[in-house]
Amino acid sequence: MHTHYQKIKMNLDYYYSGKINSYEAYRYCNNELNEIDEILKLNTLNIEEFNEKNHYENLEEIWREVMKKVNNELRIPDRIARKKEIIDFVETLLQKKVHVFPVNMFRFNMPKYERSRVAWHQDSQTWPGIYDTYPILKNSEIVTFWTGLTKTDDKNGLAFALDLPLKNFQHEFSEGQGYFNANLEGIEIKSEETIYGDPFTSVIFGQNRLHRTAFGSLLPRISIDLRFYREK
Ligand SMILES: O=C(O)CCC(=O)C(=O)O
Repeated sequence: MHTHYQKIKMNLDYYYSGKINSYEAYRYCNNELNEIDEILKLNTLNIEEFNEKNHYENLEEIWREVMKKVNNELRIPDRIARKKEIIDFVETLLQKKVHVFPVNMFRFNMPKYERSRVAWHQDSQTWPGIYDTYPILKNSEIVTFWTGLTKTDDKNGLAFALDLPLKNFQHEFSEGQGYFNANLEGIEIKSEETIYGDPFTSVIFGQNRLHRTAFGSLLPRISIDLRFYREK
C-alpha cells in the first residue's frame, strides 16, 4: 500500500496517493449525500439490494435521469467540491493550495452495463476545449479526488496503471469511447492496482495517471470524482 505522506517532489500531474480513507472529509457532506440517496430512491434504484437478478426494464432511462439530476440540475458534486472541509482535506494531503476545477462528477456503475464504465485514459486527454473557457487551466496541474460512496470490490473499483504513464506520455484519441479510451500505441500495461473497499475509500491522482473502471463485479457502485487545480 502507498502512503499518502509521500512528499510531492514532482509535478502534480503524475501524483498518485494510493488508497486513502476520506470519511473525515465526507462527514461534512451529509446533506448532499442524503440528496443523492433521495434521488436514487425516487428512481426506484435500491443500491443495497441491487444485484444481477434485478431487472430494470428501463435501465438506460434511469441511469440518464439520475446522472442528469445529480450532476447537471442539482450540481451536487460541484457543491461538495466547494466545501471547505473537502478542500482542506485535499490541501493537507498534497501540502499545496488548490482551487476547484469545473468538472466534478457523480457516477454509478451497474453490473454488465457498459456505458457506466470507462476504459484506460488520462484525464488530461478528456477535456479538450476546456482551455478556451478556462484559459487558466492550461498552465495548471490538475488532480482528481475519487471516492467510492458504496462498498466497492476489486472488480468495480478504480484501477491504475502503475508502470505508466511514462514521463511526458500523452495518449491519442481512440475509437469507441473517444478520449475515454486511450490509444496506447502498443504499450502494454504490466502492473496495475485497483482501489476498492468500504464506503469512503478514495484516491487522489494527477491528470496524467492512466486509470479505468475495474470491471466484472456483480455489485453496483456509486462514486464521485472531484477535481482541483493548482497554477504552475
Ligand atoms: O469512476 C470511474 O469508474 C471512472 C472515474 C474516472 O475516470 C475519473 O474520475 O477520472
